[in-house]
Amino acid sequence: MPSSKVATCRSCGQSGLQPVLDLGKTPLADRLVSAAQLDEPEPQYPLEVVFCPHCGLLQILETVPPQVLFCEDYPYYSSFSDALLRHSRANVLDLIARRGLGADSLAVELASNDGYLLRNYAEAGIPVLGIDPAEGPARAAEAIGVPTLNRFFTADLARQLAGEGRRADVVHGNNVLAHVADTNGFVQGIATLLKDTGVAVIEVPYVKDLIEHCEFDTIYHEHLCYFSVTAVDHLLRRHGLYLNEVRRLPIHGGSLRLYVERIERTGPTVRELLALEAALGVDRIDFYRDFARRVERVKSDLLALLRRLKGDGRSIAAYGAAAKGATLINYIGLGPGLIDFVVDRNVHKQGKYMPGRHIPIHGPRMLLETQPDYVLLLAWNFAQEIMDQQAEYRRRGGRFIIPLPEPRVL
Ligand code: JHZ
Repeated sequence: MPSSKVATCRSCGQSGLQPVLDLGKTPLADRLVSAAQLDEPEPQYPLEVVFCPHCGLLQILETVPPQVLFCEDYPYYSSFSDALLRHSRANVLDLIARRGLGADSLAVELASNDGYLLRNYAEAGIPVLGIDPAEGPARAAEAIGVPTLNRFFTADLARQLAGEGRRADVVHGNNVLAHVADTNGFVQGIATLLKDTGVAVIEVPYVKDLIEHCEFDTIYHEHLCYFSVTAVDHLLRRHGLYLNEVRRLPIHGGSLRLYVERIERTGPTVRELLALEAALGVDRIDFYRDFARRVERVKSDLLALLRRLKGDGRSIAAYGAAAKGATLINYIGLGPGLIDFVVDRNVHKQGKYMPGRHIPIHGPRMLLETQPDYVLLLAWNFAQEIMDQQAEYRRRGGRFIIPLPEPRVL
């Protein structure tokens, strides 16, 4: 299925997109390679980042069809991070209390994955509906008692659910708004699905953190948009939705949690972040100008560090067969000659190979079995959780390398 390129902004539809960064052609970040596929040609797609000067949205040009990205063999299961599970549970408990949700309410999650979030509502006796196109995670959700529609969420599906009287008190959308090719249709769907008094609680990686911490590896074909408060505010208003409250969260290298309603009552948290973005110029191209140079710097520094260690006879492995890890190893050019293997506790990833560079993926026990001298932390966003868990590897002298915002050995 061929990819396509946008010529106008994914949100406001205007032309004049300005170039920010070109990561070259990369394979799909979550398309792990099986042993049988190792000799087959691997599809690669351009990864160019551009900025819309009209609505302030950073975005990529290429659209890979969602059926290619998310359906068959999608290996991402949310439940493999304890920190993410705690984060999601706290979010749900807070909403149940604040909004007085109960047995008459309905909580819907778009991209509900393996039910990692909705299970908390179900346990509290609150009706839930998950919607997710990826078969494996949707089946896992059903198995733990989270009813899940195994399909894409669209404006049509929202109309159908609303027509059946299934409008929601809470609509969750965590790390999905940026993934959807029909950005406006998706937001229109949320507006349709929400009860008049309902709230949409949406989490997106924050573009300000991405740029400031040089998190270029979070750029891959699944992530079409990189939101600021300014840009998302424009998008929501177009569909009669209002951003009334926003929280900054440390998860995934820095995210925004957006509280969105059909009634406008802009709170101080929104006003403050809009003012901060205006002061920093997050809504102007200048903010993005030296990003490409900083990304190249990480590339040359990390490559130099790893080559030096290898030249000194050290062995190097990596932790986290994360999508972001695929961008990093492919852009920087890290293959099996430098990195012996990658470990990941997601059993659906073990036994496969990293996209493009074909580094084998094993379970984390491989670290203690072979005790490599260094471990490059590809899942740096879970650094604390992973380093705590790998206390024994570290006690035996093993060391972690954090790649961003500049390479560091811990
Ligand atoms: P992780 C995913 O990106 C996919 P990825 C997606 N595109 C998205 O938008 C972002 O999340 C937000 C493993 N791990 O979650 C699990 C351990 O092995 O940072 C994962 O494979 N042991 C939808 O893939 C990987 O690391 C552990 O202790 O970049 C982390 O990937 C922990 C904590 C994780 O996201």
